[in-house]
This record gives sequence, structure tokens and C-alpha cells, in this order.
Amino acid sequence: MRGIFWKRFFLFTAVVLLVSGCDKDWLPAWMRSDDDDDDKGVDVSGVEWVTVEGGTFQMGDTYGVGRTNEYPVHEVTLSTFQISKYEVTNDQFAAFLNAYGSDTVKTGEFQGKEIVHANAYGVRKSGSEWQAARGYSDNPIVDVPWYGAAEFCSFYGYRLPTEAEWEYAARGGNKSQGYVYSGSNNPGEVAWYSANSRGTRSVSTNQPNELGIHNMSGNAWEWCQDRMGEYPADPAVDPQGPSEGNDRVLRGGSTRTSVDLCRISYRYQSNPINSNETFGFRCAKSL
Ligand SMILES: [Ca+2]
Repeated sequence: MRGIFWKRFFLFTAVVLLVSGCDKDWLPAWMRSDDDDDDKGVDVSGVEWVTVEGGTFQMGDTYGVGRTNEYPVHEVTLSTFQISKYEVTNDQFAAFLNAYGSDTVKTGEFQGKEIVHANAYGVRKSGSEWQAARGYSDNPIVDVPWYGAAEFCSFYGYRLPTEAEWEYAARGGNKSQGYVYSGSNNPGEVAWYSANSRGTRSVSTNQPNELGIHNMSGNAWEWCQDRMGEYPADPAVDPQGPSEGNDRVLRGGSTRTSVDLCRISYRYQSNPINSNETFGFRCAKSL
């Protein structure tokens, strides 16, 4: 009896070892490894993605408490896209700078523009190597001009979200519960802002919104692709913003702003070369 047991044991072990290097989809769940990065939608950049199903929404301040530039509220229809689940981190941006090999844009329309401020507190250059500052690996990269945010995205085949995509994702897309802040009417549950944090926090903290996206309200401001302009009154499909103008849109508020600026419809803007300890970003890509 004992001999039969060991024969069966070794046969079973051999089969498990044989299939462990193969496609595991047909295996029962308990025999599959759950640590495959592919399953989480993580790219080489470290960016993790959320798919935002397309749809139609009312863009602008739908609560009647906004600034002039949040009107007119207008209908926007978007195609399905993906957006990063978290703000891009110091670790991810340091890895990008090392792979890119320059702290200015190397080619194209924005050649020579600064990618990250030399005094950025979240990333440091040690010798020839960029590293996240100690204790700040998972905090959002800040001190990054629009050119740096756009170049990070371009380097990995992504792009910045359009302003409409940003707002639609912040609203929870077609799962929206109609919250004032991204994921809640209670800002303390979903956002880091001036009243509850003196500086940026890890990008995975706070509750996510209806789509599982973190910190669209608060923590770091987020650069969008669009130039700043007045909203049109007419319905729009996949709007890209004005074709001319200098300033680029920032969204979401930060740890240096009042909670009012963390509303999902609040619009901010800055010269694309500007940055400070609150300007960060997340990525998007079309499907
Ligand atoms: Ca944010």
C-alpha cells in the first residue's frame, strides 16, 4: 500500500511541475498563481489601469456652486478609454528618468523643455541615477511641468487624459453616484487637502471612487492634455479642448488647496512650464 501511495504522490508532483510553466487558464483556481502582473493590468512603467466604459454625461458644475469657467454645463459623449488607477508615483517617475536618460525633452515639438524641477523633493539624483526620496516612493510625483507629464506618457505609449475624460472618470463614469468629490460627498473619505494633510500621501490611500480610482480629488493636482478655454454650449463628442492657447488644465485640487477646489468640476490652469510641490498627473490611453 505504501508503495502505491508514493508512486501516486510522485506522479501528481510531476504533473504539477510540468503544467506550472504552461498556460494555467485550464487549471482549477487553487492551482493557479495569482501574482501574474498581466492579471492586474500593470505595464512596464508600473502604471495600473482602470477601463472607463464610454458614455454621455453633463460636464461642468451640476451643483450650482462653481466658478464662472465651470459653465455652461454641456453634454459630452466619450469613447471607452483607460486611465491610471493611481497618480504616477515618485518611484515610477524616477524609473522613467533613468530609462529616458535626460531631464529635458529630447525630441519633437517640445524639445529642450524641462521634465522635472531640479529641486523636486520627491525624486533625487544620486550620481547619475534618479531615485525616489526616502519614504516617498509611493507618493505622487510633483514638481513636474506639463512637458514632463506629457513626456512620461509619450515614452510609454500613453497620453495625458483629456479634461473631459478626467472629469468623467472622476464622476465614476457610468457607475456615477453623483458625488461632489471623486467617490464621496465626504471629502475626508476620498481626498487629501489642506485641512487633513500637510503634504502628499501614498497614492493608494483613501477610498477609491465608483470605478476603483484613487485620489482624483486631492493629493496632487493632475495635468490634463487640454489647453484651457471656455466651455462650449453645444454637445461634444470626445472633445480635445482649444487648438490654441498656452495654459494647460489642471484638475482635482491638492494638499495645499481648500476642499472647494477638490470638487470634480473645478478647473485650474497653469503655464505648461510651471510646476510646484502640488503639480502631478496620471495617464490615459485609448482602446
Ligand atoms: Ca489627485
